[in-house]
Amino acid sequence: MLCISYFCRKNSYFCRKNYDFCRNNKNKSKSKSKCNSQNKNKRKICKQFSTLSYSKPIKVIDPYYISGLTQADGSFFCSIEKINKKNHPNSKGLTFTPIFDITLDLDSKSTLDRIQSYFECGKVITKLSDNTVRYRIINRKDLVNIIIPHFKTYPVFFNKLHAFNLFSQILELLSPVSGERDLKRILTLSVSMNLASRRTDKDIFELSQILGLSSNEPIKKIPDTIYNITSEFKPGFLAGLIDGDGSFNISFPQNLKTGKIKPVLSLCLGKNAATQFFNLSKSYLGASAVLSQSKAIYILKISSLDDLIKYVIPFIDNNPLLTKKKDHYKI
Ligand SMILES: [Ca+2]
Repeated sequence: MLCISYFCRKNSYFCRKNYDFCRNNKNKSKSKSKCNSQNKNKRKICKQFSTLSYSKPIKVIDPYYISGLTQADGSFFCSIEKINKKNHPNSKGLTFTPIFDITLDLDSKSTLDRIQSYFECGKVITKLSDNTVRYRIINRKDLVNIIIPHFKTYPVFFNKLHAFNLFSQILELLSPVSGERDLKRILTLSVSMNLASRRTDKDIFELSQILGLSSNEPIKKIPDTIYNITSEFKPGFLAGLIDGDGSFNISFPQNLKTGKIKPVLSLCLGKNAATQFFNLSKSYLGASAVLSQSKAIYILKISSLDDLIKYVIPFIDNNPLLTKKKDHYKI
């Protein structure tokens, strides 16, 4: 049994590699057809073997999970750097670099490694100074060809969707075919992506001055007007969200003799998203969930043991967590 499943894994790995090889050779039409037919056969073999040996196929990361994790811990932003016009006579004084990033605690590095191998691009960077690890994609081709299509198919919501929409527009404006770059528009989009950013109006004015824009027409931020969910809220997305912003705790009563020790699942939700995410999550995690608010933070909590057993545990079993939180869950 072990032997077959090992072979199958090997074989499917081979298949995938072979498939990539075909992809890379897309333009060479001769090899393409040959490769495709070869590949089809190999995939057939893989399938036959995997049904024989594995009850579940080789676990690939759920793309909705990546979007859920991005909703919690990812960001789309555009870094703006000032450059010296003397050294770069052709430049307008600013460079714009769109970046996609997911930052997690250092102990969840393997999650980002898996996402990197899923997308087959980007870098995982460890930052020991603040105990974090980040997955970053800066290469514009990868952003355009891999990241944009991913989030169009498996969308994020609310403020993250707002940032994503502006992010895609910036990439379009930066593409070489769009001729003379509309830098005012790119700057406007860049400063509107993350409205909670620390950049002040004064900073934005200074940037527009560098581009030589008229001070009579100041940059106006594009407001975030996404108040509703317009695409499906999938369980994989919720699992990613829990992995990013959720936690499993044991709450101890004040009086240990009379009170009960309770396991609790909590999930932090953004202000705009709170009510709708809360209602949708209840359909997966049980009706006993409550939403509490303290200042700008909204927290979904489930402490009913019945619901934890009936809904939460089966849910997490079917939609596994990948970060260090899976260990907290197991406890
Ligand atoms: Ca988080």
